[in-house]
Amino acid sequence: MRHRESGAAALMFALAAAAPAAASPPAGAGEAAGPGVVGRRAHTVTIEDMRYDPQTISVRRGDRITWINRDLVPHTVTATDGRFDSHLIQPGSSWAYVAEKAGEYHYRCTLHVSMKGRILVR
Ligand SMILES: [Cu+2]
Repeated sequence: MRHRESGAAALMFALAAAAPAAASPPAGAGEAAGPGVVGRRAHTVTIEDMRYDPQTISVRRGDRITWINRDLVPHTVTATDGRFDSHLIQPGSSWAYVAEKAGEYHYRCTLHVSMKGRILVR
């Protein structure tokens, strides 16, 4: 015996082992992270008719929240504790924020006192 078959089997095994692992999916919009991985989801808050919709949004640490202004006037997304501030978001424009720390955050529009929103980060 020259061990041809076992040699071929070893080669097959080596090729299989060298095959690339399944590529991990890109962190796309709205895509869930793997189990045990915190965050990296994308959320959207629409600003329309002088309101944030949804008014309260629940996210995980590391998630990205994008506010889209669909009104005809500018608005802001300004944390009451000063943690973040979009400054003016012009009509048709958007602004994004990545929530890094767990907690409850209130925000408002500095131009329109009636506009209030809340982010729950867990
Ligand atoms: Cu406003």
